[in-house]
Amino acid sequence: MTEYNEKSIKILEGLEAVRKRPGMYIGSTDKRGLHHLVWEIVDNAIDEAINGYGKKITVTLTKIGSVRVSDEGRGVPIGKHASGKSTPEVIYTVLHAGGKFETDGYKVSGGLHGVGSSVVNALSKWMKVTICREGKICEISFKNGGKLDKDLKQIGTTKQTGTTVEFFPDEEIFGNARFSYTTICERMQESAFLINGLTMEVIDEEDDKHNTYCYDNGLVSFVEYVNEGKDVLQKVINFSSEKNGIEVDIAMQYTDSYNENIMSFVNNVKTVDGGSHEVGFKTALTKVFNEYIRANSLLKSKEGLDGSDTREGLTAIISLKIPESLLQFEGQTKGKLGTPQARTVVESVVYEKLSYYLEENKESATAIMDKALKSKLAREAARKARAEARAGKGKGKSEKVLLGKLTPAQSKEYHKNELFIVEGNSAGGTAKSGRDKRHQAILPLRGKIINCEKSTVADLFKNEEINTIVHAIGAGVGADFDYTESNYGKVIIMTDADDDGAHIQTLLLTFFYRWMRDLIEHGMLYIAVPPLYLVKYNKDKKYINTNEELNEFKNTFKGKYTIQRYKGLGEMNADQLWETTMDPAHRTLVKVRIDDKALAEKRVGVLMGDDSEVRKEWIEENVEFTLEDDYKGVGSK
Ligand code: 2B7
Repeated sequence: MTEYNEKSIKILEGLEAVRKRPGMYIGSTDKRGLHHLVWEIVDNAIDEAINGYGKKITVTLTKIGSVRVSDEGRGVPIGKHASGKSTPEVIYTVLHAGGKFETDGYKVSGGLHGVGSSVVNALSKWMKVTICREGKICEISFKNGGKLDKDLKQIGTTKQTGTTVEFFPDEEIFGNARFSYTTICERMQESAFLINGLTMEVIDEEDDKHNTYCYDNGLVSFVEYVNEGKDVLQKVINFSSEKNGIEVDIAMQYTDSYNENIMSFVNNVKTVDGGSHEVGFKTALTKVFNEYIRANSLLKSKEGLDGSDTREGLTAIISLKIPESLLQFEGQTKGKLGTPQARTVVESVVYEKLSYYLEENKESATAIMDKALKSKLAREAARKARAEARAGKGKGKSEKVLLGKLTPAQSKEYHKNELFIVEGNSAGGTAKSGRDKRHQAILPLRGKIINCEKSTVADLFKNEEINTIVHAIGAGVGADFDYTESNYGKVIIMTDADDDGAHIQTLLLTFFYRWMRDLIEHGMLYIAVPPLYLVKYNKDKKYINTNEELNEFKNTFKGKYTIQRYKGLGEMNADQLWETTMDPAHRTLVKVRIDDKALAEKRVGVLMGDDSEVRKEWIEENVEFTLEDDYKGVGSK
C-alpha cells in the first residue's frame, strides 16, 4: 500500500469552479445531483471500510434538512499539511485534494475517488466535520460554499475513531429539493449487498424511521431480494473465482418471468452500460446451454439456442474486482467496462462453473433448459407474427381495425410527432379536439390492458389494446423492437390523476418496460401531468398541479378565490386540456427513466404481481417516486 502522508495532497483548483459549473462535477443540480452529494461522502466512508477500517456506516436525514454521514474508520488525519493549513481543511476546501486511497492496487468505490468531499463542501450552505482520532474529538466547519467557518479544534476526548460529515446543500444551487429516504435506503442497501459484512444504517429523524442493511453472502441476498415474490426455478447459483488478478463473483437465478435482468459492478461501482465482463458472461451462457442441449439430445433442429433464450427469466449479478492497472472504461458516461481481460476471465469462470453446476444439479438443469427451449419457440412465433403484421402493413383488414381508434398526426416528421395514449373514450374525444393536429396523435384506450408481468407473447398478441399500441408505434415488439423505427418521437401516457389512472399507468409502464424497453432507455416515454385544481380569483385563473402548490396559494393569496378540483381529464374542455396538459409550451411531462435496473425490476414485480393489496399500497405510496420526475423535459414543437 502507498505510504499516505500529509504531503501527498496536491493543490490544484479553487472551489469557485465547482459552484460555477456544478453539473461538471455532480452531473446535474436536480434531485439526482442532490443525492450525488450523499453518494460522494458515503463513498469515502466505504473506501475506508473496504480498506479494513470500520464496519458500519450511518446516514442520517436530520429534521432541519441536512445529511449526516458517520463511519468508524481511522478518522481523517488531523495533522498539519505542507501548506500550513490543517489536513482536514485541505481535504474539504481544495479541489482534487486526495491522497492515494487504494487497497491492493485497486480503487474500491465509485464517485470522484476521494476528491468528492470538497465538491460537496463547495455546494453546501454549511458543512461540519467531526473527527475521532488519536484519543481526540476534533471539529472543523465551513459555510457558504466551502469557506472556512471555524478552524480545526479539539472539542473533547474519546477512545473511538471515525469521521462524521454533516452538510446542508446550498439552496441557491439545488432549490428546496429534499432528500429522499427511499432513494438513500436503496443505494445503501445496494452497497451492503456488494460488500459482505458492511453494515449500512439509514435514519430519518423527521419521520422517525430507520433501516439497517448487512449481508454475509451479499450477491446471493441481492438476487433473492430482486426475485422476491416471483416463482423461481432453482436456488440461487453462486460462484466466485480469481484469474490473472481479476476476482469474479456471480450470483444467478431463473424465474418464471420473461425478463432478463443482468447487473454488473466493477470495484463496487455499477457498470450501467455493461461491457466486456457482461459479454463474457453471455458468451459462456450460450455456449454452456447449447453444449448441454446437444449432449442430452434436447433439441432436434440444427439451429441452436439464441443467447436471448438462455437469459429469459434470468436475474444475475456480476461483481468484479479489477486492479487499477487493468481498468478501462468506455462510453460517454464511463459506465461501460472496456478491459478485454475481463471478458476472457468471466467467460472461462462461468463456462467452467456453470457446466459443473448443471451436471451436479440435474433437476434444476432440466427446469432451466426447458425454459430456454420454450423461449426459442416463443421467439420464433413472435417473429412470424411480426413478419405477417409487416407484410400487411397499411393494407390488411386487421390493420385497419387495429388502427381504427387512432387519430393520427398529419406531419411525416416522425421524430416530432407525439402519441398520446389516453384513458377512456370521452377524454380521448376531448384530446382529439384540443390537440395540435400536425404533431399530436390520439389513441384512446377502451378495454383493459393486459398485465404483462404474467403473460407470454401469445397472450400479448391476443390483447387488442396492446396490439393497437404496437401497431400505432410501428417499431415491432420484444426482441424485434427497434426504437429508430418508431412513428413517434414521444409516447405520452395521459390518465386521470386518481387511483384508476395510476393503475393504468403501471399496466402501461409494465408493458413498455417488458416489451419496448428501448423506448424508455432512449427517453421517448412520458407521462402527462394534468392539473389537480383550477383556482379563479378576480378575473384571473391559475392551474395547480400539486397539493403543496395549492397550500402555498392558500397561504399567500389575499382576497377571494374559488377552487375547482379536477377529478378527471373528462372534466376539462378541449381548450383547457390543451392549455394545461398537451401544449408543449405549458404542460408538465414526466420522463420515464430506468435509474436502476434491479429496482425497476423489483417495482414492476411488486406492482404487477398477484397481490392486489400490496399493489394498491405501492401505487399510493410510490407511483410518484417510481416515475422519478424530470420536469419540463419537453422539446419544442
Ligand atoms: C481522499 C481523502 C478524502 N481520509 C483519510 C483517512 C481516513 C479517512 C479519510 C474517511 C465520510 C463520512 C463520514 C488515511 C481521504 C481522507 O485520509 S476520509 N476516512 N471517511 C470519510 O470521509 N467518511 C486515513 C490514512 C490513515 N489514517 C486515516
